[in-house]
Amino acid sequence: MTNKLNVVGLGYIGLPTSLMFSSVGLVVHGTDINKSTIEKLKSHQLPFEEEGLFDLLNQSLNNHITFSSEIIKADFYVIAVPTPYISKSKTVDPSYIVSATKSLLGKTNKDSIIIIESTVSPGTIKNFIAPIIENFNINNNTKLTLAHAPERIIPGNMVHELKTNSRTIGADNPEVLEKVANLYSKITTGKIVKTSIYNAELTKVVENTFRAVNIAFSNELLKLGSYYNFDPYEIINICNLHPRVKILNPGPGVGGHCIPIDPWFLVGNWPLHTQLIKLALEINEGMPEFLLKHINKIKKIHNISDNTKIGIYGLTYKENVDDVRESPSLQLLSLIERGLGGHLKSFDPKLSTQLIKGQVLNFDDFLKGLDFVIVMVKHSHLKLNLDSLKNKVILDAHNFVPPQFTKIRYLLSDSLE
Ligand code: SAJ
Repeated sequence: MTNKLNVVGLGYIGLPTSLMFSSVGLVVHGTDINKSTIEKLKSHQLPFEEEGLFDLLNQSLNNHITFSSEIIKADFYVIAVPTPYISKSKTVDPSYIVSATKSLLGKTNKDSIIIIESTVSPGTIKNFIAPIIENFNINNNTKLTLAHAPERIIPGNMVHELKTNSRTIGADNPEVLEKVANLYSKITTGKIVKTSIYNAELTKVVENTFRAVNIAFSNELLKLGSYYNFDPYEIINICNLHPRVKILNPGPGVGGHCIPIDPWFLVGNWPLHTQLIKLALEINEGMPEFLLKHINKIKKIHNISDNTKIGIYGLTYKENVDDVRESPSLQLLSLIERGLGGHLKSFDPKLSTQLIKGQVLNFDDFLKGLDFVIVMVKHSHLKLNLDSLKNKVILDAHNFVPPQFTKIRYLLSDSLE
């Protein structure tokens, strides 16, 4: 008999996951409290852009995937709702997964399996979710069980990674572990690794922490380059030719919903023994401020005192996505606005609606009247429009724009003394 699966939360992770399960022939229902998301999906529209997702949506609709704001009776539930962190305590805010779990109760089969895909800090499922399920089982004579299958897909390459990434499956009941491992083996050709819930929680956070620390290392090299007059980009390129060295790219800061946040879960859980991780996060968080110092120096060098002559290219948290969560550009703009009390002109080719003051939606309107452009995101769009930067002073936060396409190009590694 075909298993029925209900995915709860149709955001950046839940939507591709539900479509992937449907595309391999499972009976899938997607649930989201956002009614406009549901309406869009039913009429073959995506709530966000992602390579390959549109084809997958059409294929799934042909395979009779259904969407609504309701929970249905299913064998498996996949919870993919946000898990923000409480900025004061740096600990996970479990309220969304708790309420998603509660929303299932009374609507499941007697022995449904609830799989949490959302990233959580180690111990969250035991402390916040398991007691809800255990209580319900006792009072309702049910046998609901829990598993954790932390999502691992990278925005920009989600569909491919869903099909090929290795998956970590955590469950504390051997039978459940087998069933969930078997379920995920239907969508990925990658290795399925079976472990406990706690270990699955830990691995996910450790993976993103590794990336955050590596980026912080490259950001520190960038700063060293600017203080001590060497080219960090060349140094990193050469070092990366070593077979066991892979330094990531320095940049204007670290955004998105994962890399700047998840490592805090480890610091929040174990503050006394996470000095390296904390420092790495602080280095990354300090990059917009480091960038601002460069902006001010360049303004002085070129005698640019009128802020209407300055523009920010790129508002999303990274290239070729339409997601602005924790975006370094927004952090930079808020620093600038605090200092100036005004709004800089900005543009992002991936955004079709105005999200902030000063943002324009047309590239030519953006360029009009600007002397100084700060390139915050290396969108492919800019690669195709390099000629338009010819008469501008550029601060390139990624070493992305070739200098011959600019009036003069500055990098974050320039000392500017
Ligand atoms: N960044 C750098 N330098 C780099 C790479 C990235 O500064 O060399 C910056 C980006 O510009 C961006 C931020 O880091 O602002 C995060 O981007 P990302 O591409 O590193 O990661 P995400 O947040 O899009 O996705 C990550 C992935 N995690 C890992 O690669 C370990 C993805 O696989 C996870 O599923 C995702 O987090 C998540 O949801 O946890």
